[in-house]
Amino acid sequence: MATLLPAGRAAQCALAQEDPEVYAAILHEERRLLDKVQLIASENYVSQAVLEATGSVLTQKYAEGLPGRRYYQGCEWIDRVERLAIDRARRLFGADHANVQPHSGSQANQAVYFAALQPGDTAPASADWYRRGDTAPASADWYRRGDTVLAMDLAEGGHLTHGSPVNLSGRLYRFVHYGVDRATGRLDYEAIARLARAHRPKLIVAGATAYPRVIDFAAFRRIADEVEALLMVDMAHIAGLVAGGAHPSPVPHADFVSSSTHKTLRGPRGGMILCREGWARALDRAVFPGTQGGPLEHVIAAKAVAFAEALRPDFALYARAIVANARALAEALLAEGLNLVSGGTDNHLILVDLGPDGPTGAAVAAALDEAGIVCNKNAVPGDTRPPNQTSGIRLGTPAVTTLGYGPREMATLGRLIGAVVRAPGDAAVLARVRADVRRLTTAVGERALA
Ligand code: DSN
Repeated sequence: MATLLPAGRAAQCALAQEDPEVYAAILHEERRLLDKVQLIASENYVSQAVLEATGSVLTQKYAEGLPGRRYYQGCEWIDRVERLAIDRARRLFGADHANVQPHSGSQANQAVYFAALQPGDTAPASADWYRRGDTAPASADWYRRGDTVLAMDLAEGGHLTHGSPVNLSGRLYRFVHYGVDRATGRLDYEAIARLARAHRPKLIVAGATAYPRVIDFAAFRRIADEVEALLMVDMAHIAGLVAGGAHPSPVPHADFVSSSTHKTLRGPRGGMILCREGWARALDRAVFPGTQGGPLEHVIAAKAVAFAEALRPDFALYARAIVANARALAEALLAEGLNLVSGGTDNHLILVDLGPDGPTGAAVAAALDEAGIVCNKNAVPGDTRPPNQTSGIRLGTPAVTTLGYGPREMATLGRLIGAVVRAPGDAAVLARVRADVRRLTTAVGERALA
């Protein structure tokens, strides 16, 4: 695993000398990352090269604009770096155009909306009719609805920026939401097509943060074409699988593809957008000056490094190993008697449904953390519990696959997770699991060093 600081050499480390409190917190975080098993589906361990680019002098430079067209002098090396990132992103995903400046996946989504949609007036979030998605009452005659967008509901596996009423996206545009089929836990493309016919959206959003199955982007394209809508795919979760050929690519089907760069793609925390040539200018303007100021060029340098890593042949092996590990973990969890949304997984993540009468996702995630297994509580489709409790947990394999875990370790983890889910309040069980996790992390650490 990459480390920022020369552990044990604090005397030579400027940060340790100048700010021992921050230094100590970072050292503790490094230890936590190695001591516990990281199963958060949206996290990963970056390479030393990505970490060094992120921590470079490029953090100091203002560079509003695009390569060759900046508002500041002194950008010749910044231009070189950003061009490398753009070219590599285009090559990696076979895209016409790439903008690598979004600070995050959320910023990337807002920029696509800003490029493609007409916003409405923002109603106060307290307005009941607004939160219900109703038409404005006659008394609100000042109110003009924004363009209609069809996207996956956050509670069904979508994302906050896919039109949640508490997010800017849901305040500016009129979102209509689809979910998954209750019986199968999978997307029902015919039901999505019916919603599209009824609401005639200007934009359809495909993509999810908690959907364990392959998404059929060609089906989304057919629906979009039928109702003459644009198609945006938010591939943040699966970008690394797409890059490595372990999930079908959305690029041939979508007008816009937004993404973060840090999840399965294993780059720095950040975002990017790919689009068709015809949208290039509008999209670039929607990022800057539309929704952002100066780009974070140190992060863009790290994106360039990560894209180069993903272009290497061994990244395809990594992507396939992520999926193989997720499948092995799903099998082990099923053998423990756990209920998985959709019955398993095709990608990097698993959604465990603890049931309306079972322990909450919050309780199980906290117990697992105590036992040395880190994941997040997550709503399951149709969840009746509030988002800070939930009836599910989400598990993912990108980070452990980076460390070299394989199906054997997944079988062990499945057994340990099963034990904690059955008794999240039992201190003796948690202590036993913690001891087993220590054995596992030590064995993997020793293998990595051998
Ligand atoms: N917060 C991210 C996730 O965990 O899926 C999505 O942005």
